Amino acid sequence: MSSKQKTRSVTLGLGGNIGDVAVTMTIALDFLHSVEGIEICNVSPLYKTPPWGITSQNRFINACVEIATLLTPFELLLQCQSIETRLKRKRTMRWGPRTIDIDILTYQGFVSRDATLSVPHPRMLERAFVLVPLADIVPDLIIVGKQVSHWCNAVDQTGIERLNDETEWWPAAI
Ligand code: GSY
Repeated sequence: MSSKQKTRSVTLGLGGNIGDVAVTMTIALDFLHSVEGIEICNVSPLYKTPPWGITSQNRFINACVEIATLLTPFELLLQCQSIETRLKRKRTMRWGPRTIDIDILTYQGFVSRDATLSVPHPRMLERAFVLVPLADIVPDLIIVGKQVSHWCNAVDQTGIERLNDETEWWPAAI
């Protein structure tokens, strides 16, 4: 990506609870990294997190990633969905188990409540599994008037466990 081009800073949330999620997430980042117009800037550690929504399912692994992109929000959404599909994500049960979810959390300068893309992610400020890894990489980012670190301190973090031995889970992480 040429440094002269105008990139946007975007944060993504990754989560899954089927299969070897750390491996799946590593592949997802490799796919993202290979897309023309996407550069991976910052990657959080992995966290094991209690399931939200349907609580009678396996715990999830979650992480957040900061990217710089030349893609529009909807182009980026299509890329994320294509990667989910390649990684065997099935859209069977809402809030059910999945190999991987790649959510656009924030997209610099863009707010949308479109049915296909709602940004900032509408439920992210209630979810410790998003805010804890997000605060690792962009604590000062302002969302709805307050810093990510503020929102993170305001949520219940019970059961969130950092996987310390996996902090360099994406080999190309900076
Ligand atoms: O929205 C992401 C999918 N998801 C998750 C998740 O990523 N982590 C946790 N802990 N619970 C979840 N419930 C759903 S649905």
